Amino acid sequence: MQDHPDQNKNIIEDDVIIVGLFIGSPSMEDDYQINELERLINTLGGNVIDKIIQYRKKIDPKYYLGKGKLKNIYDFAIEQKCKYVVINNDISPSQIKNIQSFFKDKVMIKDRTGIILDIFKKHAKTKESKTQIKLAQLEYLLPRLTRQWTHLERQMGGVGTRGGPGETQIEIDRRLVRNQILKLKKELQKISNTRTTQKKNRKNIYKVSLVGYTNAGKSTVMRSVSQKTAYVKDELFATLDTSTRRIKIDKNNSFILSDTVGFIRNLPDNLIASFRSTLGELSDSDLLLKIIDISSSEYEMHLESINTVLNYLKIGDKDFLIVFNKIDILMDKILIDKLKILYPKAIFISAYKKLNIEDLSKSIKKKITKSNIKQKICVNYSEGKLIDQIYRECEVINMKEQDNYIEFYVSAKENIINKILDKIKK
Ligand SMILES: Nc1nc2c(ncn2[C@@H]2O[C@H](COP(=O)(O)OP(=O)(O)OP(=O)(O)O)[C@@H](O)[C@H]2O)c(=O)[nH]1
Ligand SMILES: [Mg+2]
Repeated sequence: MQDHPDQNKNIIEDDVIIVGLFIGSPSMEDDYQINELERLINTLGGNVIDKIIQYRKKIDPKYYLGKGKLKNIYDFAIEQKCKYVVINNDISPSQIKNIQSFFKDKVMIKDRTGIILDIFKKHAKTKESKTQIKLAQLEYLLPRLTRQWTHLERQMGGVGTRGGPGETQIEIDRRLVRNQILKLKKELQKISNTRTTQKKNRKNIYKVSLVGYTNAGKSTVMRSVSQKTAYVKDELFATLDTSTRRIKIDKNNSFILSDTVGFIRNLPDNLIASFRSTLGELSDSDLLLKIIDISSSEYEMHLESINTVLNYLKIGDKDFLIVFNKIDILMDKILIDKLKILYPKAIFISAYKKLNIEDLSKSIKKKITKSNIKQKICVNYSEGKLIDQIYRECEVINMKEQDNYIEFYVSAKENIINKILDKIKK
């Protein structure tokens, strides 16, 4: 008997048939959705041999698709010796189980969330992202457990696999998965505590985070702004782990720039929840750069998806700048003029060709300066260390030498100024 399809093999390096089901009448958006799914499958190393699209008035409660259609798909897959069928939407756990039993063990069915989880698993590099993805996968698996899914015992090394009185195999499996979920949550909490300590150490500096749809060019922006390497690849969800660089704009202004995991429409909720600690970096930011691929016909939907995730994370009201990227490959140059009217504060760049990166730095600097407060500070000549600190951490706008003290007029983050004022009081 075949195990659950989502557990057998996580990377599809095989032929795949895409099945797209849409309710109502066709729209342009459908093609985009199917092409996006194909790119997700390519990222896993899969090769799409056909895309079967079906329009229905409503979904079939048992099989999602019509039974006749399902039979055709199955026959076609067998004829083509194709082992995977991927559906464009997320289907309910019971539908996935019903289709799987219809397909017997010859063809595997996966849905879009299953594919996204597989990509995350493939790209996770650090202990934190690996743990986050394991958690998301188990949460996805829990309602989909079937009776035949018994190799869990082997995976868990036989620990706690003996059922209590009257406990069936499926109940044992569910219990094991739930225990594992709890364990992973605890592990993540520990990692997140370390992150909080690191955050405290960076309290005094202005923090900027890159957010955007996957493949928008966030890591490329990171690379061109910091002029250091960042992992850039023409793959979906190339970056999963937050990376951080300190960037100096000029003598008095520097900031921390963080690259984060990309978003996608209908990003599975349990995935966002698992990545909450990584994404927590965002809530700690002073400014978000929303990176949008202007060359994509779906840039509006990308912007919407970003806002949906930010609202979900309850940080929809954070200060932000919209950055339209990839202007070098934009065919319709008139679009820039149109967008300038819609988004007067937006910046138009090519991270790859390093076009208008200066504008981006200037806009960030403006934000930093605006967030700073201005303050008069008087310091005795004898306070050499404090005078050093003022020059190091503040922008000195004006300085007057008096008989016994120096009068500074400075601009800096409020907490830096408070720290200096506290020292003067002492
Ligand atoms: N032509 C062009 N290509 C770009 C530009 N910026 C990024 N790219 C390309 O777009 C692809 C994705 O870039 P990344 O920087 O990895 O995108 P990302 O937003 O970090 O993607 P994820 O980490 O997967 O979410 C790569 O092939 C880049 O070379 C640009 O300004 N112009
Ligand atoms: Mg990236």
